[in-house]
Amino acid sequence: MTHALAVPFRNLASSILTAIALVGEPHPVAVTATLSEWKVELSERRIAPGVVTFTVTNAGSIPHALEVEGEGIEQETEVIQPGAHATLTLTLKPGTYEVYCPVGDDSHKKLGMDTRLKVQGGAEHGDAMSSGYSSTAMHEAHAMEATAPAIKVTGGGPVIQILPGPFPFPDSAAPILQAFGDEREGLESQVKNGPYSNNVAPTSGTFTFTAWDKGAVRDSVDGVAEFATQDGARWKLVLDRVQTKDVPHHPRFGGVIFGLYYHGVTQVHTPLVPTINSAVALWAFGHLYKNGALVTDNAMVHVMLLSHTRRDGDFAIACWDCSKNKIDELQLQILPGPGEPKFDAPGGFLFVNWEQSRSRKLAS
Ligand SMILES: [Cu+2]
Repeated sequence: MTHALAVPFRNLASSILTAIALVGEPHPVAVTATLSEWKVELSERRIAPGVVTFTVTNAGSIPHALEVEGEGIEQETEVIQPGAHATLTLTLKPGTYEVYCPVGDDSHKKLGMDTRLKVQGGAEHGDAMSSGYSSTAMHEAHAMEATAPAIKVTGGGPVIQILPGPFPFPDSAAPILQAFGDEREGLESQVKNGPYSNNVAPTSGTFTFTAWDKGAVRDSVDGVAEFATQDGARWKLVLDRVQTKDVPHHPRFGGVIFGLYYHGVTQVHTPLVPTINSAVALWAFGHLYKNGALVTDNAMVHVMLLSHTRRDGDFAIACWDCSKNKIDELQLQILPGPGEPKFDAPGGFLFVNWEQSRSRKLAS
């Protein structure tokens, strides 16, 4: 009788011992990663060393992927379509790892899809961290690592005003536009008559600015453009402050971004601009004057110093993929502020290029 009772009791005792042993030993860690425009959110910010499985969900509206880099490791998932999942299992030793989206020659990373994971003994679990606007300290740390947080750009060469007209590569842009959801309709109207056209007029003017890239906050701009338009009007723009409000396909992360590969095929910003690399891209508000009179204090300004898109002579757009060209084209686009009337200019906007411009990185 006593024997029959003792056997199950012994089994129970040994399974309790097994359970205790498991708690004390390293065990596979599970980390959930959520990708979206433009952040990487991890379920854990610190984990124990050993085997870790990342379960990655693309909760965004364009394709993304996840890469883990550090301590000699550089591993990534395949590209994950919107709504799809992937897993990545790695053995991580103690250290700090960068976890980011590698899509688009690091453009997604520069737009904020970048966070860190600490691997160490005595991990704290359930300590979620987002790479979005909430982790500005990390992005500021990144900016500090960069060789130079400021750039000074001076417009030069032929100055042209770009007038409304058809986009020269509608067939290349069409499949990219499909992915733009709600924004698609507004953009499609620009295919036939938009700001990125071959319809240009020679003009004259000057534009010099300085831009500071300090992360998700504290970016800054300073500069003045003065130019004439085709109708003889004299315009002056004084840059005031950065714009930081993102919309899914039009991130403005911090307002100033250095070294961004975007437009065209990238699904980052409108494809009604060729695929380009930019030394600096910025979104800002400015004070706009026409013939000395204030037009608005809220002009919406987009500036980029980009890889050359237009050929000499007639200044037609010469390439759909212009990303490998020399970065010397300075583009200034000015739109009315939210709710304000269109400008008294063709198409209601101002768009001026300085075709042979130069830039200099500043130490501070
Ligand atoms: Cu991405």
